[in-house]
Amino acid sequence: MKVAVVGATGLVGSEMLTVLAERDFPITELIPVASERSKGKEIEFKGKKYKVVTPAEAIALKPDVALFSAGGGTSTEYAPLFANAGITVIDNSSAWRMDPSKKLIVPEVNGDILTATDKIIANPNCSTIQMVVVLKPLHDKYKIKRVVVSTYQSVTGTGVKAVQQLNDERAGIEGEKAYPYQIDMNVIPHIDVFQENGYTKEEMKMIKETNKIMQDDSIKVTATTVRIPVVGGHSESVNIEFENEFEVDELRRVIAAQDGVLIVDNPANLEYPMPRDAHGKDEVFVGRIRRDESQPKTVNLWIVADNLRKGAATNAVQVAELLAKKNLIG
Ligand code: A2P
Ligand code: 11C
Repeated sequence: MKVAVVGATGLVGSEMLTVLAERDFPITELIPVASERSKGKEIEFKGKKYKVVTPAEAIALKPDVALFSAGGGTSTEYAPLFANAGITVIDNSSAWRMDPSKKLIVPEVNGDILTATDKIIANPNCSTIQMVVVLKPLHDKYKIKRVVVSTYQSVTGTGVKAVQQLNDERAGIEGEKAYPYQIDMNVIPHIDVFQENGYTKEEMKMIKETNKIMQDDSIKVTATTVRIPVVGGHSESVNIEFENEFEVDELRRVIAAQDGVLIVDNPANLEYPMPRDAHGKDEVFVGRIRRDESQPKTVNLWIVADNLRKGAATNAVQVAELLAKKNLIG
């Protein structure tokens, strides 16, 4: 299969290359794509060197599938051009996620709805993905009424500039700022832009994307999204109220049975998920599983995942794998 990675020189794009190589995705030819600035630059993939091309050049090379992570503007402009040329696009930006004619896919949750007519497929926001993977089996079993989530998000979610800001601050160097405030030794309760309702765009993504992926608008979600000085992955405190009663041991088994989820929950040995441990891994880690004793039919969970992996690159590659398995590409 001919695979284009649009944004191959970026944080998520390079993680996509790593994941494609690790999972041995059947690639006959890789087409690394970036802006005019990077044209001709060499990218190494599985021991071979490939030259970076522009999006327009990539279309002419007719890949079977293109994984996009080059920002919303690039996706808005180029995804339709790729799709019109018969190339299936899996887009990691927020450009197409809430478009009713486009599917927003997490394979373990709603991969079954993909069909041959889906030419632009949206990859959800990282903090949404790691949460819905866990919500899905719980909703099927106990029916979720309401979710209250607070996030502790890695600076890698912002991109290279933010990682640099954190490193500069730690080294005492005055550099470019990705955030309006110092991030080292700090916590910033603000991710993406503020909306008229007082929530940030990141918070609204978690709400709307969850309803769309779970295909159930009756699930009430409220979110507070927070940036912390960490690089390994995103963490989330998630409080879930169910329609039906549950038993904690059974709920653990329901979570443990979900594909791609690992339970790390042994307080006696001080074992719980942490971004340091999730870094570079494809799984979603769940711990601190305990009944909310303040109200009935409610549980508290702590969910951690590498936002560049399951939150972005891994999920996109898994969508491509699913399309290949269903013979929808290649
Ligand atoms: P380039 O390196 O040439 O700027 P990040 O999210 O880590 O900042 O990376 C963004 C990615 O998107 C980079 O690979 C970047 O390429 C790519 N990109 C940005 N603008 C464009 C564009 N207009 N066309 C193609 N790729 C783009
Ligand atoms: C963050 N979740 O951590 C964001 C990054 O809609 O794909 C991903 C933004 C998006 O800042």
